[in-house]
Amino acid sequence: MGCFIKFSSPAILFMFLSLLLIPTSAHVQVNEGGYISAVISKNGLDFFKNYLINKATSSIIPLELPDIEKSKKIPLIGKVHMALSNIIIYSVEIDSSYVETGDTDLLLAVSGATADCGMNWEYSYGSWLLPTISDSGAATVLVEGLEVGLNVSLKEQGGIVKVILVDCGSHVRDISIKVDGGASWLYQALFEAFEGKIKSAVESAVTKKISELITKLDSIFQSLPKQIPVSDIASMNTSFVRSPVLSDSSVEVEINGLFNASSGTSMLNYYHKGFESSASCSSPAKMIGIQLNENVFSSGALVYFHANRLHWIIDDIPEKSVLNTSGWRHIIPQLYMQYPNDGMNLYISVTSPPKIHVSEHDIGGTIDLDMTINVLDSSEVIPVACISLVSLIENLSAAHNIQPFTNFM
Ligand SMILES: *[C@@H]1O[C@H](CO)[C@@H](O)[C@H](O)[C@H]1NC(C)=O
Ligand SMILES: *[C@@H]1O[C@H](CO)[C@@H](O)[C@H](O)[C@H]1NC(C)=O
Ligand SMILES: *[C@@H]1O[C@H](CO)[C@@H](O)[C@H](O)[C@H]1NC(C)=O
Ligand SMILES: CC(=O)N[C@H]1CO[C@H](CO)[C@@H](O)[C@@H]1O
Repeated sequence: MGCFIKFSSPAILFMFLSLLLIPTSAHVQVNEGGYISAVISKNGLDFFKNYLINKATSSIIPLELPDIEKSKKIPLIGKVHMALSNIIIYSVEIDSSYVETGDTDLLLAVSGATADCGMNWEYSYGSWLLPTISDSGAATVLVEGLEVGLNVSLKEQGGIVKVILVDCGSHVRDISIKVDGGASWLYQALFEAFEGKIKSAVESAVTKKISELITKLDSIFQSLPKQIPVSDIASMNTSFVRSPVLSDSSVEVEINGLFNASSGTSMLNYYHKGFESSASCSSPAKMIGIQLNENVFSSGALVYFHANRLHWIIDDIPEKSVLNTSGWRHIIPQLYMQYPNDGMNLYISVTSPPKIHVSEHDIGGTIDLDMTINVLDSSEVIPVACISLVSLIENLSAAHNIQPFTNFM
């Protein structure tokens, strides 16, 4: 037989956001070498919030609270020693939650959560007159109106974002205890003695778990790479260039985003700083909007240029006669006379770092190319003509506009 008694304390206005402002300056710095920026919108933040809350609850549960002991004088019975042990929160149900951006930090709050808790109770009493009397059993506790609020700031430090827990609070509105077995006087005594203690044990356990989780989240951020290799010769600099900017329920982060050669040549000096022209999403972003500066593309091209990768030999095309002096016999008879029936190839190389421009609607670029025509005479490669091309790519989807400057040798 169980007995269900409910205790309700007056609803206390829960203050998540009590304490001090953290001493960071909220003003936005001038971009220093940030070429990729991403804006995480309200939808994106909500998504992350739900993900984090799911992760957090599944990693918190089952949560074991410390044992609680207490002695209490009870009329007619005397001094009773009571103890609760094996107190475990084994489920949490979350009613509502929200995330909000402040000037320098993010607030995440959960309200109206309930938690189920199991535990063992025991008591003993006696005096020099009587033998000791003791009993024990199990009980379940329903925790209601659990509210949790945490306030986190995100600060860039040496290219990495640090997640700092500014403030964290938890409050339990009320609890009810259901005892299995025991004497009837026990229930009342148990609640009176333990209500406050159970509440504060739940509150402090939740707060402690959350600080641990934030520390874990921070160490995940700390382990994010500052460079991501994209090929054997190039890697992208993924260092954060400044602290995330919080505004309008969104968070903007900016990373360097330039490609850098594995050989160690720094490419930074080739570019003007910052977001002078960039592609931006004009349609409202769903969760994340990403802006790429043209320097991201140009730096990639530059790395490949310096690594000597921007050249190709064309020696096999469907129309075989084009790569044979015999095919040119009537057009350039001198060529055929000097090198009869020899094979030919084309050597195309990019002669200066390609420049890529990004505007609101398209991506274009300027690429300087040299095309050399070689004759393969026995084992010798003899260049016979060189054509300089300036390829103006006005729009990646539009036709190429190539201006050739031919120079026969
Ligand atoms: C990567 O970017 C950061 C921030 O712009 C910069 O301080 C750092 O020097 C860059 N690293 C390399 C290897 O270029
Ligand atoms: C976070 O806490 C600080 C200090 O308690 C407060 O000033 C700030 O408004 C809070 N942030 C949000 C988003 O509520
Ligand atoms: C070039 O064409 C001639 C005539 O068709 C042929 O005899 C010769 O083998 C070709 N040379 C090469 C290298 O393919
Ligand atoms: C991946 C990689 O090698 N990156 C290089 C980028 O450039 C710096 C020097 O400017 C090198 O130290 C890095 O190794």
